[in-house]
Amino acid sequence: MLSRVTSIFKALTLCATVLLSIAPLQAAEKIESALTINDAYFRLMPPGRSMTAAYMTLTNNSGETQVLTSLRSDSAGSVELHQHTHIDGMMKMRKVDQLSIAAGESIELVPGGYHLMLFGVQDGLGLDDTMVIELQLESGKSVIVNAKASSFK
Ligand SMILES: [Cu+2]
Repeated sequence: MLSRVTSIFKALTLCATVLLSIAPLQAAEKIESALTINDAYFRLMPPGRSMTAAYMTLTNNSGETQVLTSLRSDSAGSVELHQHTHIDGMMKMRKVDQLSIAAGESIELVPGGYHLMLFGVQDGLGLDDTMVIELQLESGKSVIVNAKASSFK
């Protein structure tokens, strides 16, 4: 009798273990879709230049604000978020420390607006290449972006 109770208990424990191991996977999928990236591309550089820009659309599908706090890429020495602004009729760009994307909101990174600035970009990138950029969020999570190469002309 006692051994039967024990085996039922063991079976229940096994069930609980399986459930627990499934739960984190579902949570991870939800986090990945918190920020959806569309139309990501970077400008190929003219010969002799190592600085370029990348553009994309960020859409927040989660129920809470997502804050982009830092960026990195194995293809570049450093990556910054920039914004173009008109000051006294002059087009200037400045570094932006963070970008908040409200729940349900989309923000376009486009020429003349917000963009990612890549410094010290590796040589020899061509039209068939993709640059992997990691967007790090305030929540501690990050989103991996595959930006396609686009002609600099
Ligand atoms: Cu810039």
